[in-house]
Amino acid sequence: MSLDFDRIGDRLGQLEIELPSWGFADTGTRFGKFLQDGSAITIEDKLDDIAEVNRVTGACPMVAIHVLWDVEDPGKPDSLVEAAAARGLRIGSINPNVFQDQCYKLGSVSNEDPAIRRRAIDHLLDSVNLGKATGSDVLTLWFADGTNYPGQGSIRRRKQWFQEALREVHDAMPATMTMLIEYKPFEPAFYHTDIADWGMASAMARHAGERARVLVDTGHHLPGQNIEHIVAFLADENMLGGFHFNDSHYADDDLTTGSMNPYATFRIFLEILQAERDQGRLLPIAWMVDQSHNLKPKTEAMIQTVMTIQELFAKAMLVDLEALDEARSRGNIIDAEECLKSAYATDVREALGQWRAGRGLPADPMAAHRESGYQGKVAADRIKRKPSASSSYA
Ligand code: AFD
Ligand code: MN
Ligand code: MN
Repeated sequence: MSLDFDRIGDRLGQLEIELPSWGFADTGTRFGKFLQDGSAITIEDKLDDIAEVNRVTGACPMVAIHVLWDVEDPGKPDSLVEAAAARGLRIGSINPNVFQDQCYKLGSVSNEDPAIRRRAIDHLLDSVNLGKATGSDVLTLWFADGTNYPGQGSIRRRKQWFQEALREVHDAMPATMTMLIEYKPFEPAFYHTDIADWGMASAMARHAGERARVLVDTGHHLPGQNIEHIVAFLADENMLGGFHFNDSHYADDDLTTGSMNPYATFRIFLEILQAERDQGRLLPIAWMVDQSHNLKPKTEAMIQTVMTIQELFAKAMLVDLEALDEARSRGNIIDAEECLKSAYATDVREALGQWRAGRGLPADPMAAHRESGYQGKVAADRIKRKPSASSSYA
């Protein structure tokens, strides 16, 4: 397989991968939180870590922020933009939080209590204003709303409350902002989730307005689901707004992208590339990571993630789309499949390293990060500011 890396490199250079602030702080599962000495504490720490990933990869200038976790008061954004710019970063998507306050126990915008529905909508409107202040053009909406037992809630009434809320928030957005509606089949709700799949998210987007689209979180599917089919369908409907990339083995495991099913991620990228060829444009989608690293060192996990996304995207670009179409026209399944398999089997790591070096970047971002001593330095500072993981043996 000849590596036409000029074409691949140009396209890779346009691939800006937005990193989540929450991927650098201590996280856990419902069974407990494992502290890491070097994990980020403040938003400044998170920006430092993302700047480090961007330094060694050159691919991550955007930061997804989680309102309430990153901004004291969404109504009065502090110097977030300046803090990001000082590190060569921009604020990307705004992620409201209507899932952790006690009042949302029985739902946020779908709560039976109109006062709670209003409180949730007001937070979403504050988040729109925060986005205006930070110059963000993406509002990412994920709702934990759902029920745990049959009979607990009226599914149709909740749907209508969602539609009213999303329309109000959509119409409050500036013309430059897009609303991305994220679906998830279950968790934390275990009987029904109000926005459970791509079809419901598409319907909600249509009700909300012209600038609403669907966000595909790759971990938000029931086992065995064909995600690239959903991606292709949404792209063809002009309803694909973007991704939260991660990987999963069972459910919303938030594992690092490509760690479990790299061939599935490769096939998602291939559907995007075919849609871009057929539509004659780069799809206007947000390429975002949404992972939480309970065991892997967080900054290393994100560098590994970016390198993996670049590798799988480069492999997908190696697929000869003309040969693929020709094999399909002949009904030759094996020839068509081999177009994918031979590209996927190609080792692109050396070519990627040369491409990075040609752009003044480290050929091996992970090695460059480890050689820099960055993690040891920040851990020494952060341990002083929080309970330390290593002291857990004390
Ligand atoms: C959780 C949710 C969803 C959301 C993310 C950030 O499952 O993926 O996008 O938190 O709020 O992972
Ligand atoms: Mn997500
Ligand atoms: Mn998730």
